[in-house]
Amino acid sequence: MTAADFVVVANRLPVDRVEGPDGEEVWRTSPGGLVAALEPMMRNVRGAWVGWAGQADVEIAPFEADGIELVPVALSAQEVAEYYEGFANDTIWPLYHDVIAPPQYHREWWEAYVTVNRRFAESAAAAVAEEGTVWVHDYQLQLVPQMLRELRPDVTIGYFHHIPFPAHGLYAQLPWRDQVLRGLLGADVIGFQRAQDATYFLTAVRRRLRYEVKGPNVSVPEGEGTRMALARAFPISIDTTPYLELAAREDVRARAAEIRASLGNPKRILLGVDRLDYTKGIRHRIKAYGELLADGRLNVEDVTLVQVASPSRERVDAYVHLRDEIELAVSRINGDTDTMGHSAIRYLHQGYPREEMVALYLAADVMLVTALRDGMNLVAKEYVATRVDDRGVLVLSEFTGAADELRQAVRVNPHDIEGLKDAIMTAVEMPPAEQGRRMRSLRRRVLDNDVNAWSSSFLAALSEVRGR
Ligand code: GDG
Repeated sequence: MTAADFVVVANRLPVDRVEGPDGEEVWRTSPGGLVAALEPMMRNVRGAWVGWAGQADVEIAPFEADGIELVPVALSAQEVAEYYEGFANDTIWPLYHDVIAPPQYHREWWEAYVTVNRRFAESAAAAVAEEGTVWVHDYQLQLVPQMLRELRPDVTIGYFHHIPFPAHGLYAQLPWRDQVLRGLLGADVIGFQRAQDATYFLTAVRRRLRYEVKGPNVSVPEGEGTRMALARAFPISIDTTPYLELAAREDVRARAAEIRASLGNPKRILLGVDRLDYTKGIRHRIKAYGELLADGRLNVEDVTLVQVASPSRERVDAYVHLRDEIELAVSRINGDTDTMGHSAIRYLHQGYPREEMVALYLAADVMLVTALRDGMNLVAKEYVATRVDDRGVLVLSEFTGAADELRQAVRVNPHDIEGLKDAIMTAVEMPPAEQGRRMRSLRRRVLDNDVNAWSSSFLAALSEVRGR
């Protein structure tokens, strides 16, 4: 393995192990936005990606896929349970999403988090060339920047946080709050989704560590002196190209028409697309919609809500309960309101290929994004990107990062069920001219600020900070 000039470190490698044509196991690149954003650059320089391959208890040697060196980090089944499902997804995830679900604090989970973060840092340290750059991603790896800096002070380190950072009053609950702040401050640039997240982080740094903070700059003590770290917002976006291409494809457009027909050609199709997660406000959305049907403001013959809830974190208790709650609510509403020909909610606990997702976006008159807290919410941006005819309405929670940018959406506070009902009615009844005016502005925003703009601005800030 040759040393890489640019190394991405993320919990997961951008590949999945799947069955090949002859029944053998092969690697398939997973089509995430992050890979799409970084791929061109990783081909131009010597690039490597450090991450877990998604299977416990297997040691896999580094290998190359599509011109990128992939460096698997091995995790035992117990580490998956304690570091990933435990500390990352049952401590940090609920705490950072404003304790929508109660965070669990367990010392052995924290210990596993430290151990696994060190393993990722060591792996990155071994992969990166002299004076190279390492870009660490997300809340599973908050200690990696500092651990890596100790191992390799010559390296430029960036960190991007994909989820919210909580207000200090909540953050202060974390028993290891100071260690996590120090871990993050090992980076030269710490990127957040929203200006508010960066502000909360800087407040925590000032109040807990008492480091000097001026605007977005932190003076981090190092040796005898200090080093500057920059913390600010870099709102992530999508790779718009595949969405535009799919939205223009005849077969995808035909599939959208077929979806409408198979739902009985209702006057309005409402759509929700989420990982089945308690942060996404799926219950609130279903409650509001169910009440609109019960109140007679919507008629089941005229509307259908399609809810794709892709399976997620099925071994974490909070997710098991959530699934039960949602499925009970859906079947109650359907049981109370369906007719032989029309269903109120078409609920799909399944994952779909991207072609089908785009066909759904094209079929939907109204997109419902009602997250209670969400770092960005890429689904909102994907919907907008595919609406090539400038029709359709986005209902968007103000608690998403996307709400900072997508100002022409119908904004909602999902906790306010009456307000949410009114917002759904506004969307369902919006005249075409008004839809067009809003959608044109939303589309300009998303097409001008795509994922390439995001990664370029982050990397530009990184080289600037390192150069000063
Ligand atoms: C985290 C933060 C932040 C979903 N179901 C299927 C499917 N998806 C795709 C969507 C979208 C992605 O998954 C979900 O991204 P989101 O941004 O909506 O949400 P999280 O998964 O929670 O992501 C979030 C993001 O990181 C990036 O920084 O925006 O706030 O929580 O792309 O389309 N894709 C396919 N089939 C499915 O069934 N193909």
